[in-house]
Amino acid sequence: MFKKILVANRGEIALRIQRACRELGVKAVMVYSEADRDAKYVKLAEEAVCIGPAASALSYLNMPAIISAAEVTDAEAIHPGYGFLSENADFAERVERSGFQFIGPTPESIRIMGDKVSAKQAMIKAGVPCVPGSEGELPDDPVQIKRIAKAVGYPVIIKAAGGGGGRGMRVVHTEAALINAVAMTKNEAGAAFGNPAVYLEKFLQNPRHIEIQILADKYKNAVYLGERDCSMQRRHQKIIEEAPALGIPRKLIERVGDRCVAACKKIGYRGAGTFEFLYEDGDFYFIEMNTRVQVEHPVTEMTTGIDIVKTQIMVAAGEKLPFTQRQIQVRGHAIECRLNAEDAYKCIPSPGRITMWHPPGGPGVRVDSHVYTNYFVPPNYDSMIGKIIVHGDTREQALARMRTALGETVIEGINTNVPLHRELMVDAKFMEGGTNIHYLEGWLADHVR
Ligand code: MV4
Repeated sequence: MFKKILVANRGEIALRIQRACRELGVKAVMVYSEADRDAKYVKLAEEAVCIGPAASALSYLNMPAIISAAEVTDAEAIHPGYGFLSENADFAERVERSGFQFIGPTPESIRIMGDKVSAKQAMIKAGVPCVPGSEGELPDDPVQIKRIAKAVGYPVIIKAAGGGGGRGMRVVHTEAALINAVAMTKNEAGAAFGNPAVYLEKFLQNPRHIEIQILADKYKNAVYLGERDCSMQRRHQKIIEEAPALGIPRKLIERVGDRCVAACKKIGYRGAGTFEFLYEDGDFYFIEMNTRVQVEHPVTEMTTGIDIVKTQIMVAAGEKLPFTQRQIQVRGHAIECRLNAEDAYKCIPSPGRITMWHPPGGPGVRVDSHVYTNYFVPPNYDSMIGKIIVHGDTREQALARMRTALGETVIEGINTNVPLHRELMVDAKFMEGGTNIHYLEGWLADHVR
């Protein structure tokens, strides 16, 4: 095991990684920007290094500053968390070239998954079910483009190879609009990602967003830890996640999970990863793979009892996965509500000083947050200030626990989305379960006051 690792992130995930290090007996070096000087995990740390001013580009995205911090503190490995440099293949490469272990997959794996065309090709080859569409990048010839779209059937969606997470996409309903839409998407993709390549898929109108968590070691052992339903989102920002996903046959999840595991073994994937799928009319369609730990990993930790962050560190240190697929059991139901410093309904960021922070507690309640009373939420970063995660024997019990937890939660001084969560936990359709990716946006449109 490592003696010391550097945590190249901020906020609740920096604290989460620090806690995993403590449990493993590993020293954690925290890095921070000038805006995060007073962060709890910085105060709690045995060692912390300032890597630059508030702007992310000068601190949390500053590769030389982060690698220098690892050098001066004698860290052996770097955990990138999520966001920032976590899925940057060049960073992973520079970390390894500088003699540190990157806590994540190889730069090659990150690169393959970062290009959505090569990711999809790798998945098709590995037998993971994908959305029907162009085999690879769209050609330039308009006649061929029209032929592909016609064979797939309208509506279709044009996606940038360099996009992902909702960036660089365009839905096309008719052949008349196709060629112009392809040209516009290519232009935008070239400007935004430095890669004009696009591909085409059948557009699924009302899918759910279901993802499968995997863990893999350096010896081609891999397991899946069940699925998460992340359909409750607005503008590609998830706000509620849960596990397991209601109403999906277990046999189907097992089949898809096995395909994901096979794909990991085939490409030599290591570390934690998430296969994102759209689920519609009883079928799974792969869309993207995330090569990092995700915000919503705690719902899977609660239902499986497996510490995903600790396991990431263990496998990066060269340990074998400490469990087999047969030993993994999904128990009960978990729900996560993301707490954002924003106006509850209009979702406008609301940074500033938290004058009162009273988190909930009780059986089956977990709060992952770095904030405290008198903490100043800086305006420079993502508005998420923490997460409430509950576990229960059934979905009904988890919902009841979340209602109780949200009822106890007091956050004053800034606006938060706690009132929105309180309403959603008693919403008839959400309580019924199985809502699709458009549900929350429709709900918000009906509830603006
Ligand atoms: C799609 C789709 C419908 N059909 N692909 C958006 C984010 C990116 N990961 C892929 N996305 C979508 N891809 C096909 N073929 C609809 C979306 C989509 C979406 C997906 C997951 C979660 C939220 C979403 C919101 C709007 C659109």
